[in-house]
Amino acid sequence: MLTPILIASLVSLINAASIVSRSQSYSQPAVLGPQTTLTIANKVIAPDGFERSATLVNGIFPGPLIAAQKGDNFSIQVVNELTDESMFLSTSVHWHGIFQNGTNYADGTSFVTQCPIAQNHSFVHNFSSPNQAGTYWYHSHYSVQYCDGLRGALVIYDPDDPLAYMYDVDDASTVITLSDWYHAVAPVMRHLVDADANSTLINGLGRYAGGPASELAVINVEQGKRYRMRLVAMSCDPNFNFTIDGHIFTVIEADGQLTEPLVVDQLQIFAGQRYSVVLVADQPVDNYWIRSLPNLVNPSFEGGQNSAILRYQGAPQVDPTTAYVPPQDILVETNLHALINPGAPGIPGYGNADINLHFKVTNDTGLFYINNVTFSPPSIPVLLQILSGAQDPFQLLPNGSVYALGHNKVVELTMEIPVVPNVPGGPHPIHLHGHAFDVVQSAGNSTFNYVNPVRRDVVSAGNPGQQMVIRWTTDNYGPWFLHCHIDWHLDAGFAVVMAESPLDTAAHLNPVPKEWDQLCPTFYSLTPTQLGGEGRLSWEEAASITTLLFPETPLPGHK
Ligand SMILES: [Cu+2]
Repeated sequence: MLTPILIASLVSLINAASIVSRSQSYSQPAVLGPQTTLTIANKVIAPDGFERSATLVNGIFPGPLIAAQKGDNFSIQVVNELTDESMFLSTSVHWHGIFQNGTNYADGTSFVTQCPIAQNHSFVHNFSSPNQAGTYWYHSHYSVQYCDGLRGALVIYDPDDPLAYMYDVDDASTVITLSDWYHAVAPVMRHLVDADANSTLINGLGRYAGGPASELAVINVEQGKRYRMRLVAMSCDPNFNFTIDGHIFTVIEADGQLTEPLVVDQLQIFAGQRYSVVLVADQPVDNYWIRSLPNLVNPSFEGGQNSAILRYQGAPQVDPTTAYVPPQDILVETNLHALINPGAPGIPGYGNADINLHFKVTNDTGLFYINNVTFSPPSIPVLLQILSGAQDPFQLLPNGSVYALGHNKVVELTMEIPVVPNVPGGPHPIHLHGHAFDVVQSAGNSTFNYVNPVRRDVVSAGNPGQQMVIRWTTDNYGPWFLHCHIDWHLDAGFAVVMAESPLDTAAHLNPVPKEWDQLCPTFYSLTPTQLGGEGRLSWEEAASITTLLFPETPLPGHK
């Protein structure tokens, strides 16, 4: 019989072994170009010292950085080699923040713009985005799969960046990813209400309460240099309050849109959001804590949780001893202003847009509703419905979740989180595919700004009693998902589809690749075992647990 001490030392040996192998694999950030292959496969990793099977891109968490130059064409093949039936075995990958103008079919959104890519199949995403530069990311858009690991950063560098004079260094070493991490697989987690993540990972490393002193991420800087740090919140749920001990920083980008420079010492970043901040390494040579505090129950920095290390060249390789100082200049969203062509589209004034939408969010027995409709994925992707001739919003499924919008209209959307009935789980970060929008009213703020609001693609709708108001122009043909970026909430129906000009979509898209047409027949030929995600349950058993992963009606072969 093993003594507790022996077990403890065995555990620490195992942990030490996994930490050594991780430090090797994480010493150089993996970087891919815009024409590349992402292989999606399962692998056991221990990013916080706890071993679990995960769903990874090219075998690492987070997935490799995709780095492009402004104007590059993307050709990204996603190869599905998933095998672990405890998690989902199909996949689709969304390029968060990329407009996909003319290529809606490459947006990667399961049941909205495509069917998922089945096990042992692949799909090539060809797209370009000549006018975009900034910080983006990619993640699974199939059920809650990205919580199991399929997430990575995507940066489009601008050789003519108008704010380039503000920084010296901007490369893979200055991308900082923030994510929540779970010790149970997502297909289990999605059935638990309001379960907290086990740890926060910064650049794929972290520690959990009661866990080993696992390796932490180190951001290396040289005294006197200025760094463009690109923060990416690739979170399934929590938002993070981000600080660096002893340092202030200047926000210059929100979600791929440059902002007027704004100096802060803390920013709250919601799931799906990105910020570029300029950090000046102007402090004494030392180690400083980077802190990313999640809005979970009793978050703490104890033992290096929710933390990473800012290390000046010449400082010893030890954990920092710096103390947390409460911030004085916290980022307020309404103080952020778009730098390029500021101003919301359309006639200023609340309700003066061409199309004025008011969405009221409610929750009943765990499901979220927008104007009394909860989103349940349709069996035929919305784009396929449109290309097949369905154009009337009353024809488009899921019934009541698809909003048909005319072309070149200014839309003003109000999202209201009422006090009664209570809507749990806020604040809710709302993301719109295919666009950036102007935030004319931020949640929790009573003023409107049509002159120079922040422009971005994820915004908080706030907590009960609050609302946010956004504007955009419908200049992008196709169905675009609008949803809460807390993945558990999306899974529970917090979504609608904005279908821009369904009548004219077919005429305005680039030719849809033949391989795209094959995705649905292949997906619907899968057996429940080949779907994975619910162990070996039958379709009916799986569907009785939740209808949300599965389309409304199983096609033949699933009975
Ligand atoms: Cu939400």
